Amino acid sequence: MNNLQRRPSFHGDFSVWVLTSAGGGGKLRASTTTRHSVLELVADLDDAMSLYLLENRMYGMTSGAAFGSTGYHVRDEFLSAEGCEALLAQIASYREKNVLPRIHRPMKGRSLRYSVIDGERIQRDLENIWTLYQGKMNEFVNKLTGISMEPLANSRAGVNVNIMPPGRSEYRWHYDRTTITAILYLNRVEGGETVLYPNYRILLEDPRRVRLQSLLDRALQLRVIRGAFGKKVVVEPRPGRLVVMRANRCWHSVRGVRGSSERINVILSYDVPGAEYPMERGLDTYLYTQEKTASSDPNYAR
Ligand SMILES: O=C(O)CCC(=O)C(=O)O
Ligand SMILES: [Fe+2]
Repeated sequence: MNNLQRRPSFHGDFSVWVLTSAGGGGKLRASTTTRHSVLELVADLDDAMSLYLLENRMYGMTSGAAFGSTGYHVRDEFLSAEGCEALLAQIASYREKNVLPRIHRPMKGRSLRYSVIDGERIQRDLENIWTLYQGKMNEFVNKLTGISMEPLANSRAGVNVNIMPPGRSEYRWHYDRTTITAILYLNRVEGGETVLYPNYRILLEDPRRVRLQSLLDRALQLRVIRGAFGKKVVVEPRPGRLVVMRANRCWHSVRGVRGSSERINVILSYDVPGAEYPMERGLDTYLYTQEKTASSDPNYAR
């Protein structure tokens, strides 16, 4: 028997109705209907930004300069618990009707092993996430960086839902193709920490110089070098927590997920207008399909 439950409202006028299955261990079954958009559950951005600006002014920095020099920013409660639950329910409902690719790209060290809802699917069927990508998150990123960023023209890569079941899933070490990536965690899990080395790259201006770029990256990634020059940051997933990073300069990965719950988060990428990525096609096949790729590491292909 299903029963309709009213969830408590966080912001006065918001209400979300969740259909729960009484016999199903309380697992969310059907999608939520919102009288007001999930986006209204995004914590008040102006308050968050004024505080951030105030803190930085004390050190004589603008928001953009402060973010640029740390290379990342963590913000708790970017999305309220109710907002997270609503998005999780919409994702669960999408998964009841659609099969997701299971990606396994073995690597030395940490491999890439996850499931994903790519941005084309999100644009078609997950309206709240798409709107967040195009709107509030873009605004937040622009204020934080002090730069006018845009969602990617390549919507498939622009916004993703990453799903990592406990057990063997993990996300390999890499740099993203884009200037900025925002990671929004939706649930609490055991393990599954994002590990990053902020601003840890000598990034060549010409993105076609992949051989030299790969050489420089591998040199910095040597254990002795990163021990001496890198700073390791570990971020635990928490519902509503947001990490924004300079993604093509932060070397990052995700540790294995333990326990019994899946790790689910939303990855939203932005860049300056007209940004191009020579490795784009091979990398999209690698990240979003189960097909073989021409290169074993398309991050360094042209
Ligand atoms: O899930 C995370 O914490 C990071 C995932 C990631 O790096 C990516 O999707 O590019
Ligand atoms: Fe990434």
